[in-house]
Amino acid sequence: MNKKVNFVPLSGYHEYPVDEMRARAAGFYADLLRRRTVRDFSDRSIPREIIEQCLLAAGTAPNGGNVQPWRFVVVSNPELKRVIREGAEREDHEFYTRRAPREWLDVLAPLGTNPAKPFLEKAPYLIVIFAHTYGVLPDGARVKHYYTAESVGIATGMLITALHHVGLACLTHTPSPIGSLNDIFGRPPHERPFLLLAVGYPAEGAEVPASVIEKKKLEEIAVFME
Ligand code: IYR
Repeated sequence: MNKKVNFVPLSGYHEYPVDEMRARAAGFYADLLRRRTVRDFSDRSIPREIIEQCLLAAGTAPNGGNVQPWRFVVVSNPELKRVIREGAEREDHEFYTRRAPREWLDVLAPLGTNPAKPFLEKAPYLIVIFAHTYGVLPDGARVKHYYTAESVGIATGMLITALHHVGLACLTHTPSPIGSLNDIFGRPPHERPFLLLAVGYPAEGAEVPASVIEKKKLEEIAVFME
């Protein structure tokens, strides 16, 4: 038998007049279109409470079974950042010189990426996002989690949007293999490193690749079945 669920009235929802919806939709799109992934950061500090608020925003993400299967490890410690940079550069040296197949390197060529990762030390914050592949009860028993990757992906997208909204830039970094991050942070085995975001102000005069400024047209990304 299901336990009885208590429901409360939906509160906090806003409907906007259609004209206002149009303006909001256009304004939000224009704002997100300005976002660029940045690799060239200033080392200017950011108040920690700004990061905290953005993480709280990310934590509102819809997720499977509302188990909220994420953990954000926020690194500003210079020594830890150095360890992360060294690990990432070691891995990416292997990637660029040995592991990556030709066609992958061809896709990366217009982005101008390479094994050097100075931004992992320069950016004031690195946010390492861990996904809980399963839950662990206080008595050590395992609880199954559902749609973990989808849930953590949604939360990460909301975090990137929140950071952009407050005027911060970030770089989405997916170290591979990323397993050593568990050792660095002493995270338990059920927390799987998902992605790392370097966060900060762009450096003065920061540049981004010109070739990837184009986003696909609506017809290329959406189909309407009317
Ligand atoms: N992880 C490597 C390679 C890399 C892979 C993808 I897919 C990118 O969009 C960018 C880089 C690196 O960080 O250089």
